[in-house]
Amino acid sequence: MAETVIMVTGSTGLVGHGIKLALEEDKKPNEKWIFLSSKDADLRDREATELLFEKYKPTHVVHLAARVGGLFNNMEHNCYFYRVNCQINDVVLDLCKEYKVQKVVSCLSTCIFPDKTTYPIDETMVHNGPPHLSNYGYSFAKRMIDVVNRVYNQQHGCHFTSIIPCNVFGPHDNFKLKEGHVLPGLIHKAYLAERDDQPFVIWGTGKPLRQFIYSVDLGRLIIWVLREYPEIEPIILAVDEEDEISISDAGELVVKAFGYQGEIVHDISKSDGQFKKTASNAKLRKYLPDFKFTPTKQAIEETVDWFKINYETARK
Ligand code: NAP
Ligand code: GFB
Repeated sequence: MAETVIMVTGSTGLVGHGIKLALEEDKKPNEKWIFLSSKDADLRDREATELLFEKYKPTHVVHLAARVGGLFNNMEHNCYFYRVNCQINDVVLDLCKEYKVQKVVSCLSTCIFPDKTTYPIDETMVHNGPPHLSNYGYSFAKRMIDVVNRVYNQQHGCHFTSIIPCNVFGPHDNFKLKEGHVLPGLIHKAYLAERDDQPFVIWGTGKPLRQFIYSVDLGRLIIWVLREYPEIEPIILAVDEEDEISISDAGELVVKAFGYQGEIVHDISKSDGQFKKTASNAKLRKYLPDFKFTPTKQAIEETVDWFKINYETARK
């Protein structure tokens, strides 16, 4: 059987590690996986990136590489997030066409959907109105991936598709307090609160609602999308709607995982961002009705354990 060469861009981050972990239980003999980081090439540099396509001649690409950040990072750097992600995506996707890559899976995000919308959100709604102002730049850069997928398919017959994950968390996340997402931020703050006997601070009111998917679960689903999902249309990869929790619930689960007994405060001077972005995984459930997500409580406990063990080397 011909060898499948799968190149994963941006593989040294949170989602890339989720794929690596998922692969440990699901390797296929005819698949060769190439995991890239920015050390292999800055994917905004077409010449340097083309050398990687020349070297590896991938038959499939999982395109994760992106400038990614939480609410506060996006609010401060909307232009940067727009430009860098557009540059990366244009280089990678056009080279996938040039090198006749058989299938490409890229990443959107549930935060890019219209801010004014009906719920639950589904895959048909990506372009139905402006995204939340907090991450305007990132959202439009990501929406353009869906446009690029369609025009490359229409004009060149490329099989480019995309996934739309909800909020992801897990080991190897970005735990930097100003840059990262909420769960790694809360885990880092709980660690410091316990170590330095200081209050545990949740930013905002804690009322916003989020769906959180564990990185290894997302890794399992990305491998399935790469191997089996036949459509060009994006597919939402989110936990069930009833597993949506509030930011305060998430804080409680983090505190319990640490066994922290100290004071919990809300800093309401900080923005809440989007109140909710509840996404339906009905399309995924049609394909994989029996997929089991790791319970959020267990996933947070495992991530807290990982963070404690790897505190010295974690991105923080
Ligand atoms: P991450 O941990 O920040 O990893 C991002 C990866 O992209 C890193 O490996 C980074 O390499 C690489 N990268 C960034 N800029 C690059 C450049 N110019 N050239 C080459 N590589 C570059 O992010 P993540 O959370 O794993 O996100 C992976 C994908 O999932 C992204 O497309 C993101 O939009 C999507 N997603 C994430 C979430 C979430 O909640 N985290 C939710 C929905 C969708 P270095 O580390 O070497 O810089
Ligand atoms: O994950 P997050 O930063 O981004 O979550 P979004 C922001 C929500 O968590 C706000 C509250 O309601 C914050 O007030 N929060 C509480 C915290 N404590 C913290 C903390 O320590 N750190 C952070 N970051 N928030 C992002 C998009 O939206 O979703 C990105 O901006 C990305 O583009 C990501 O797509 C998946 O979930 O609001």
